Amino acid sequence: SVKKIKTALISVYYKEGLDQLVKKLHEYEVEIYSTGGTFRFIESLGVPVISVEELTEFPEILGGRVKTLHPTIFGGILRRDSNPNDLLQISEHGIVPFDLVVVDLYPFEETVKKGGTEQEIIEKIDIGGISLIRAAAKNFTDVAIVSSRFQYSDFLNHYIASEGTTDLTYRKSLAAEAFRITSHYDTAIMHWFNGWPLSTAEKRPLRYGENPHQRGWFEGNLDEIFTQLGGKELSYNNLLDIDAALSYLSEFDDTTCVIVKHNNACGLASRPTAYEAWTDALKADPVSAFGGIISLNCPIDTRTAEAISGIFFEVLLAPDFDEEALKILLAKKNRIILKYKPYSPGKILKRSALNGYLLQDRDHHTDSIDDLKYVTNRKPTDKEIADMLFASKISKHTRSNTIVLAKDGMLLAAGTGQTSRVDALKQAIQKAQSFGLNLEGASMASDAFFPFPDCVEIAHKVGISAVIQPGGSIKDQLSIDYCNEHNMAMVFTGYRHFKH
Ligand code: 93A
Repeated sequence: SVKKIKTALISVYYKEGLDQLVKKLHEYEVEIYSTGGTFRFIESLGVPVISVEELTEFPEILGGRVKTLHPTIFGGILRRDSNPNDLLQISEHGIVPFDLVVVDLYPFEETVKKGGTEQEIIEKIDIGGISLIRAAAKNFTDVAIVSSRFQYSDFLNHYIASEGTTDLTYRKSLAAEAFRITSHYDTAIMHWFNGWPLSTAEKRPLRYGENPHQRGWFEGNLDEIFTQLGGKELSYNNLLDIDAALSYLSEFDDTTCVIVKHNNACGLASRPTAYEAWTDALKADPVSAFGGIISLNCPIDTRTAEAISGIFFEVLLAPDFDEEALKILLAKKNRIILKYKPYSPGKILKRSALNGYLLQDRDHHTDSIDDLKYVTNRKPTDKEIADMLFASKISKHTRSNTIVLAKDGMLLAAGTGQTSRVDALKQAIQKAQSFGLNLEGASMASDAFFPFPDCVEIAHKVGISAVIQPGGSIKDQLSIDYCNEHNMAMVFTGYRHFKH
């Protein structure tokens, strides 16, 4: 059943993002009720608001420990609109029925992680807020529950699209999310009391899977990896691309920017500054960068933020943001901004296959100068060696079959996920040329050996001068001979880097 929202009870710890929600509710003439700090925040926006104390005729007591724990509040949430007795009772007691409850809980986990004292941590065990969420979720038939500040944008999308109403299906999905949040919250408290680590892998429902008609979940703990500073809810595909972006960056110590599209890097550059890294990463393929996932391994300054803001992107990940840079980036509401922490990715990779799973070690080998076997008459120059190792790091994280072309610490182009290596190379060359990039003196990395000399032949014709590959084909000598005849340098690493 579709219900118009006429009243809302709002009690949130962090006030960020609340202004948008409150203004929209006000536009739809919703009567707003609120607790102390939230009340003052809403009042400061110039939006009419009534305090819960006025409603309950009872003050907030015990230093805030009891704010909303009152029958007037819980009667207003738990009444059933279809039950005549409930309606009679609430009118007898002058109880206002709430159609929407918005809560953002005390930051318990954050306080533990920040190393708060026992007393600080205990004070961050939310009692009233949790009860508001559980009560509203139980009564999803009549009440919509927004149970964290990260749901504002999703809620607003629904709310605006349905012109100030909510339907039962949506309210039930909000309730499901609410109980996920409360159970996660209580599990964290239980862990703390037992002296266990807080990181409990949680199964988090995603809006959908790879496509809208597929359901999707994430199992793990994203809080360990990043904090979301703004933007819409992360999707299944966003998480895959974030994984790819962080994997690429894990290879580089220098200031580096990677742009990921469909799990592959479409741009990557290592440069002295964030701005240059971004600018040169974009050069490899400004078309694919549209709607991509951008990640840097250094703080984002204002200049870089302004430049990045010039294009449409899905997600931006960085270890830190200057204050002004963050303001610029948060100006567009849909774009997801993540501040990430150092984390160690799982050592075992798992994926489904047939009626079970395949498990394997992560590819932990990064090709280094010590791995190189010089197989051609001409030894590569130092610059070529640097470019080859750079290209090989990229190829390791790119879908097979892949060929990566790089020069001067910059990805020029990659052929990705092709059924033949020759196709991968042709794709890379065609891409680089279409964006006006010069392949003269570029280096080429291949994730696996060349079964025939065709790739080095094609590479030579466009000016590629150095080749890094694992070696190991029975026809290696044909590729080596071709390189020798054309003054190309080639090295073998002995390590294949398939990625399927
Ligand atoms: O200490 S509480 O558990 N007691 C309560 O009765 C109560 N009601 C809401 N904390 C309570 N809340 C929490 O207060 C909410 O979950 C929210 O995090 C916070 C909002 O407080 P204020 O509006 O005063 O900033």
